[in-house]
Amino acid sequence: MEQTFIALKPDAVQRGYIGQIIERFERKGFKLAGMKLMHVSRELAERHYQEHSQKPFFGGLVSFITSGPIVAMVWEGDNVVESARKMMGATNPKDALPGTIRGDFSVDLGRNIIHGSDSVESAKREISIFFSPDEILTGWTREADKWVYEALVKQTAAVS
Ligand code: IDP
Ligand code: MG
Repeated sequence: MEQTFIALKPDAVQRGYIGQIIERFERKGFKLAGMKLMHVSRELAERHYQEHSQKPFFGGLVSFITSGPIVAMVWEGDNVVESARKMMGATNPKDALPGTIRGDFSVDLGRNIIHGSDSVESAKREISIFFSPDEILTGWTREADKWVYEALVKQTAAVS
């Protein structure tokens, strides 16, 4: 099953939105495969955001992400990378629609609450730098999944 890396940034933790944001992913039907509250080191922040290393906001971004605890998570589900990005909304909260996480919880580009991988390849890279393999639980059965995915229900012959 596809996985994505989601991080609740220090502003989400400080403002007390951990539960409300996690609730949205649970409610959608995605399955949690890994989660930890952690401080991000400068080295990890620079690695995670390496694609932005030449941007003018890089220094501020690294300072912010290392400024307090984050909640790092792996979520699993069909098309979860793209769906999570849609649930998050646009990078700039000014453009994020109401109903999206950024649209509902943030106003400032530099304090936009949440990170989510932008592709399956990015997800693999980000999961591998934030989690060791034994911190990810892929084998557990969530009983509700048969109510989330049609394909998990064995088709039975119609009763005549
Ligand atoms: P994303 O988080 O939606 O994937 P990216 O373009 O990858 O957006 O940027 C990473 C993060 O860097 C953003 O979430 C935002 O916090 C911050 N950021 C992006 N562009 C700017 C900017 O122009 N000024 C300040 N911060 C920015
Ligand atoms: Mg990005």
